[in-house]
Amino acid sequence: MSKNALITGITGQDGAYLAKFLLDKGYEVFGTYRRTSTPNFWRLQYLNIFDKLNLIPADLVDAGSMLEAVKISEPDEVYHLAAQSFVGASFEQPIGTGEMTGLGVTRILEAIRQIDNEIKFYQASTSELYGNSSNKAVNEDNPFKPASPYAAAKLYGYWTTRIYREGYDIFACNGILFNHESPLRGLEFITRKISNAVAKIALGLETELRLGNLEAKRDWGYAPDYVESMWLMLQQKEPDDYVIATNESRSVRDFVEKAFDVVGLNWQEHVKVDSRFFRPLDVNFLQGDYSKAKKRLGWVPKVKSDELIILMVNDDLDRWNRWLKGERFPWDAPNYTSDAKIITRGLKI
Ligand code: NAP
Ligand code: G4F
Repeated sequence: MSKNALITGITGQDGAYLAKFLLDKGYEVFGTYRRTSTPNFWRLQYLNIFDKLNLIPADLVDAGSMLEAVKISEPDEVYHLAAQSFVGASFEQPIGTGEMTGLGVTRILEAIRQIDNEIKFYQASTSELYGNSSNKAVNEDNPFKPASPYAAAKLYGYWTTRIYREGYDIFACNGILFNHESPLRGLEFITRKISNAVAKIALGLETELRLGNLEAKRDWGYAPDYVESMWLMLQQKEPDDYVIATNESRSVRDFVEKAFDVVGLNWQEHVKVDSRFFRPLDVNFLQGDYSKAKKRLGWVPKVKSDELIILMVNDDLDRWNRWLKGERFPWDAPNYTSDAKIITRGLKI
């Protein structure tokens, strides 16, 4: 008997990779997406899995729709990835971020508690929880010190997950994931903003790249490696919380330099620092010690940041080269007419 998995936020970077990973493992995969004026299924199309999924419309702020998603999918495992995930935007929309990224966790956990507390639950926690608490690698025992409305909302989600684990005996895990990137990363995040701009500058489609804080350091891994850890957490005997990282950190400045190196250009001739991209508060340094995940889950990162930078720049170069030849990207004009199974209130339409 194959297992059912429900992924909230299946249209995002991690949701798409996780869906592919679970399909390859033989799962029946259900995913929630929210209503938007323009459909946003390009990542699922890019990975060629759009027509293999069961899609359920649900919004994090609508408790009834989250409850319905759990009812419809009858999941063995829920991967809660949906969130307002952009730290910068959380300063502009702090209340919405609290509603979605924070309270959204309670809505899905309440649905599980009410429907079937045997359902296993994964919460997408984050290295942003640590804020500026340390300038060394941190593990599961280090204290949290959130430095953005996003991180504060995730802190609420982290503790809600633990409360439902301890209070209601739900198999609920926090994956404390450090930054992870890929060619499917949203364009506003720094790594993809850089790889996309480098490709366009190399092909003469753009001349400059405007960035904010170049001194911030991050522990950057590869998203497909990281989604495997989510699954591994839910296959253990006992629920627990795990740091997932590469234990290497590099600055934004260094990332930019290496990315321009891939196309043989000097970054200083193209990058301009622009105050618009600075945040009221930023996290200066993040590096994760993933020893516990290595020991208990047998998980290690396969792709480190040097390889990640090359892979991302080359992927964007390929996209823009195809664009120059007249091809149009699915993410410019998503194809909504394929065979995706959209389920609403139990009815397939
Ligand atoms: P992402 O690409 O931004 O995807 C977020 C997903 O949440 C999208 O499917 C988005 O839908 C959905 N969503 C947003 N608001 C919603 C709402 N009101 N109702 C329903 N769905 C909503 O993020 P990601 O990089 O895949 O990250 C997945 C999760 O891991 C997030 O919770 C993030 O905070 C967390 N995380 C990410 C990282 C990282 O480095 N990537 C590290 C640690 C933790 P749309 O497609 O319609 O926008
Ligand atoms: O790519 P970022 O926007 O990622 P950030 O803030 O680290 O958050 C990401 O990783 C978290 C895990 O640690 C996730 F929880 C979260 O959901 C998200 O996926 O920014 C990285 C750094 C920051 O210090 C930022 O200030 O890059 C700096 N930066 C400098 N210039 C910029 C820019 N960031 C963006 N997005 N755009 C800039 O122009």
